[in-house]
Amino acid sequence: MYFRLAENSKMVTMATMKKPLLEAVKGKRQKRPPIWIMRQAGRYLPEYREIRERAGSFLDLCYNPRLAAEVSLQPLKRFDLDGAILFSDILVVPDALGQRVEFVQGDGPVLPPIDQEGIARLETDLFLARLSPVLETIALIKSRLEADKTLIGFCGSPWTVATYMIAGKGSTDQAKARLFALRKPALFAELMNILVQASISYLVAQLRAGADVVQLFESWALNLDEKCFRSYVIGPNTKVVEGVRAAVPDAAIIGFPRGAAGMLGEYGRETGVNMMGIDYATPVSFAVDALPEDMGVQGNLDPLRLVAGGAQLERRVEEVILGFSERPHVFNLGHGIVPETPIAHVSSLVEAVRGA
Ligand code: 1CP
Repeated sequence: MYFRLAENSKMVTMATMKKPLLEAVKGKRQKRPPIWIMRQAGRYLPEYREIRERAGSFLDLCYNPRLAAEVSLQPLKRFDLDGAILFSDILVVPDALGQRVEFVQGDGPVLPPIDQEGIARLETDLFLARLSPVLETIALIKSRLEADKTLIGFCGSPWTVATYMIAGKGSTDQAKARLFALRKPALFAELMNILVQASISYLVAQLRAGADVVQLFESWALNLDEKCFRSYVIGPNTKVVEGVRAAVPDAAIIGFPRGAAGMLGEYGRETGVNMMGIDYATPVSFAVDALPEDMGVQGNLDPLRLVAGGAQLERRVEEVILGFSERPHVFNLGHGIVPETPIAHVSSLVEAVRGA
């Protein structure tokens, strides 16, 4: 009997325990900002590199639920973080649509550049079934995650994913995709529409599998004029948010339009995301002035400050926390952690934010 009671009370605690990161995303200011780190599962960790070697190709790792869950949880074993991010990649979306992706060591992702026939051939009906291992990974992570930790799912935003599908690889100026969109607007709209629908069904499936929060990575929101930004970034992200909320009304969504610059406020006001990811080139005071008063923010430490470490890191962490202290804030970098980051610096960062 006693045992049963203890079990029950444990279950109650588990069910009612608050997740500070999720609470912050939903708009509740926390005493100190919860913290996670973009790309926290990855190459700066020796235990990641070890599993990566064993797994075969990078995509083999993404589609292996046991190993992908292990890698997702690795950073939480080392650091006192508030959340785990699903280990996967934004490019599983084209891969699952049938535009097969390869990750070439040292060279990044490579895909056959898409054209009119390629768009017509995309296999939307097989899409979600092909991503079932990723959904299984989410369920596995969730079953192993402590009750006060937040599980973050994600996908690339349609424009960012389209830049890779059109160019067949990454680029610094996205010129191929920008020209494609300007020269062939109808075809481009067709591709974007497929990506909007795929993103909605993928994110809804992630939330149903156990993700507490999802982030839209618009890593290539830069290099766009205001008209293009509205049409490729704000429009499609708004549709994704609306589509997800139609199925999961209280979905907690972070938007991260990297390089939005002067368009940040418009993105924040119009897309319906709960929280804005702020890149490190955006001044803290600019973000505060540009965004609606009660809107939460995530960011925005320069990842190279974390590589350099020392007093400048401590000072900047304080400045960022102070600058965002009037609104819900999730501490994070302003872009992904880089592989050369010393692990000791990550520990110092987490301690500094915990002590804030
Ligand atoms: O061999 C390896 O280990 C490959 C390195 C790697 C890793 C660890 C790639 C290739 N992707 C990932 C994992 C990954 N990618 C995660 C989960 C891990 C975590 O966050 O902890 C996430 C969320 C991503 C997201 C991602 N992939 C983005 C958006 C975020 C960002 O950094 O801007 C982008 C643009 C990609 C594409 C991609 N995947 C990998 C590389 C090298 C790239 C970038 C290529 C380019 O620069 O264009």
